[in-house]
Amino acid sequence: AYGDQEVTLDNCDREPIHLIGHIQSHGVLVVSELTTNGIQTIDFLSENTSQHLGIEPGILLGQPLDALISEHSLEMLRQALTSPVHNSQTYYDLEIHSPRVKSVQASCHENGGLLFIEFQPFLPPDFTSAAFDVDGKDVVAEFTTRMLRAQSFDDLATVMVLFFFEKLNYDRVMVYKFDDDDHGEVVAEAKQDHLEPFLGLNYPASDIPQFARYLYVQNRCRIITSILSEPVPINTMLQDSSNYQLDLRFSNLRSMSPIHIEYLSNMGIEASLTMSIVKDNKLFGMLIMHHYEPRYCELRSREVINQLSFICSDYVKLLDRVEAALGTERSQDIRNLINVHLFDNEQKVNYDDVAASILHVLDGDGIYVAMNGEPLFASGLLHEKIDLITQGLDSSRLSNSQVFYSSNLAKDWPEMFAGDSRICGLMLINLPSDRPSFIAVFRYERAKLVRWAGRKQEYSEADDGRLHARRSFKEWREYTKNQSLPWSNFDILNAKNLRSVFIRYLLRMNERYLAKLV
Ligand code: BLA
Repeated sequence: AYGDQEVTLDNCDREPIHLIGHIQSHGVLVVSELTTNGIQTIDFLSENTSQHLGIEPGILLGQPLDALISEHSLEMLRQALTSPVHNSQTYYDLEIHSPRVKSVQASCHENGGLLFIEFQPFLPPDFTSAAFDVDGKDVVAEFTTRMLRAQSFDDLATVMVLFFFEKLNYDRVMVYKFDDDDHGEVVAEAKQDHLEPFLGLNYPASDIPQFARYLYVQNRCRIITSILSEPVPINTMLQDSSNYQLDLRFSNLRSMSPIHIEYLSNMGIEASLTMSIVKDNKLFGMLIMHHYEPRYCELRSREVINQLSFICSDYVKLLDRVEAALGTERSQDIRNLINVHLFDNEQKVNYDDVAASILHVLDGDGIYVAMNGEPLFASGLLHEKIDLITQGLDSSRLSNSQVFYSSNLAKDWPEMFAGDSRICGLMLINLPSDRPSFIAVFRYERAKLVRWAGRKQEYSEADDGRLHARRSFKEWREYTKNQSLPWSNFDILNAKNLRSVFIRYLLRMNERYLAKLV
């Protein structure tokens, strides 16, 4: 689809989906260069104008914009474009000059010195139109009221799927959440009863390439009206047009990548609507709606969904802060407790209590603490690992970091994993001292069941040798091997707090030692 370049798993992440050169057939795209003299002409035009407007594209190309769009509407668009509330999904009613239609809903945006105007919808009669049935503002208020009750991301995801399933009537509504390794899991779902559930299923990272994720941060709501509708080419009379690739990244009509269309086809889906959930400028999750028949969602609803994307994304961030605040509080309680153990009964510290508290806090299975090269206390059967840690601290790998952690030693530190391979996770808190001083907390393996939709990394290479989307989404179960529970942000925060307590303790011990010498 993009000249000679073939799509493979390697270059998938860079597939230039914004340069696809085609739009979906339910709309008409009109693009005009922004000129300084105020005269604008139709420089690019989708090929489907005869069908929708009753005018040959050849007649319109190169004509002034006001041959098609009324002067009054153009003036309105010009003003709208400078408004702070305008975005590429704001809808406008435009008056147009055509034998077929006199007015049409449209969206518009500027990108790369070009003005994009997108007329929609022009739909076959059997395309159902889904829309919020109330005024946009009420929908936002209603959603927000429900959202504010959510105390966690899972709650929020549930609020989202129920709300959208109720309002837009797609056959299936899911929240899909990405993991740190970019694979994703369906964490909430509402669907028609007869459909089999996707809830809890995992999909590999390559199902949504990195570049697509990047674009979805900018363009928050997308639809596919029917995967069966033929993509419409875009024509231009501009010179050098063969080298000119129109950037459709903000277009609402852009055709989707053929491999994704094939993917949906293999899933048996005909139409979709997706909304981005963004955190820290990165795609964090998605609301995915599927329909098994053609389905269009009105522009004025998508304008609202675009807004809800920002609201949900902000709320995700807020939930994080709330959780972090609670975590900080808990972590301080624990620090106080360990402080009491270590400093309040200085003559005789009960190290068993200290070990038990730390293991409890960090959810560990074993601990070893060394101060100035000497063991201070330990619990669990982990001593054969200690020499390795001491060597590790001498090496540059660990000496510069305050804490090192891994929940997959087999991968991150194979020597450490060898031997007693029950130990899969390590949190190593490095204390500043001339001789090895550290707190090592170990975790045993914790097998986790991951349910994949189709075997991981199984792509069908058909006879043509080209890469195809997966054909099978049949559930495939995998138990993670050689991994402990992952270390959470709280674990890391707790580890850093423990570190400061133990630095104080180390200083105290050193003071004592010096005092004895004099
Ligand atoms: C896009 N792939 C996507 C999108 C989703 C998925 C949601 C975004 C589509 C949109 O925003 O409208 C994947 N869809 C899923 C998943 C579920 C689902 C996981 O419903 C789970 C229920 N796809 C492949 C392979 C490649 C690939 C092997 O399977 C490439 C090597 C590519 N996926 C691909 C591309 C896009 C995509 C290129 C971008 C489509 C576009 O925006 O043009």
